[in-house]
Amino acid sequence: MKRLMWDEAVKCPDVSVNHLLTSSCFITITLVVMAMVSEFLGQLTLSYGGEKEPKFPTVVPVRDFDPAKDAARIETAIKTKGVDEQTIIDILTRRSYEQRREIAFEYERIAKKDLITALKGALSGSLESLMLGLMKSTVQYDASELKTSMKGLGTDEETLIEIVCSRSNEELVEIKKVYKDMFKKELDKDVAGDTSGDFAKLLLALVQTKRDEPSNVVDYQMIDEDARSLYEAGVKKKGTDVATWISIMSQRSVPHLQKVFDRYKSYSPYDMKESIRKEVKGDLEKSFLTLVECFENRQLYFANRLSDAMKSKGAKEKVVTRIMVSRCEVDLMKIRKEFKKQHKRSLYQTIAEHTKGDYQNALLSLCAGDD
Ligand SMILES: [Ca+2]
Repeated sequence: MKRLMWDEAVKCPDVSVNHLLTSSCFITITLVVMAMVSEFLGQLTLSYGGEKEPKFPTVVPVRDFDPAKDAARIETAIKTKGVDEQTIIDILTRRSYEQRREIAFEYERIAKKDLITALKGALSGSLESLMLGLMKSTVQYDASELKTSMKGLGTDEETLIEIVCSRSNEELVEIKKVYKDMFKKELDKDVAGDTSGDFAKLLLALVQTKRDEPSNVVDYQMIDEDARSLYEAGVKKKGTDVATWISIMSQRSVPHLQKVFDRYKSYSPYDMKESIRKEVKGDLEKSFLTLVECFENRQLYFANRLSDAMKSKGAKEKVVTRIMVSRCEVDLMKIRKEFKKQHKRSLYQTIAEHTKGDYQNALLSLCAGDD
């Protein structure tokens, strides 16, 4: 097909010897050149490597977007006696973050007050935290969840582990930047101040974001050496050389580590996750397990965490909200697929079964479909 077009384009000038190229001939040549250029650029992108992870969102920009109309509808919903939560949910869970920002801007112009303050006054409980979460970008939301997990006296280790151990290197780099912008403090200093021992060392190593970029070349020798080092530092010896585990798991690329854990089985009688359970305990154990699960299949990790949180007594709404809000514009569509595959019920059905009221409606809307 392309060959034919090229032949035609080359033949064209013969037809119009003393004339300018006819417009159709000119267009043909232009198209051929454009096709060649785009093919060339395509190859460039392919061989460049290190490109951003593709996204699989459930929440995408709405077409025919009218921020002023949305803002006016929200203002009416807030002023309605008893608050019309459904309208607020329908609008804010079906717009992208950029669009929600435009709505907030228009809202302030129309209502002469800040949308976030207005939402705080109108909503409460889990629905309020979900909606306020949506008013932040994914990165701002992750940064503020981290901040909240370390605020005050105690530390919410569960949240800290979930975010630091599940985010990609690229995501962590962004989170660190935004964290500093928002709170005027370095994330690693806050983490160091709030944790201790090997647990602190592992989190700090991850926050330092020293992980290698995936490489096109598979280094079999290094895969073998890393697998043996992990075994010799743990299952093979009395006690555990945690520093070795930390350095390998915080610095190697994810595709490399996947091959390392596979190779690991030829040295150790237990796979990597069983070895972690045998060697370390508490928050350190949970952190290493989260890391390995995310290296293997990050979306499956989130799917399992959503399932556990919803099935636990008194549904852990904080965990459910955090995952739904932080992943809806990243990879929730893939999480839905993994959820259905693993649990034989869809995420949508599970939300419908384990949550209720306006909060449930908001979650179902973020989920954006049954599987
Ligand atoms: Ca050991």
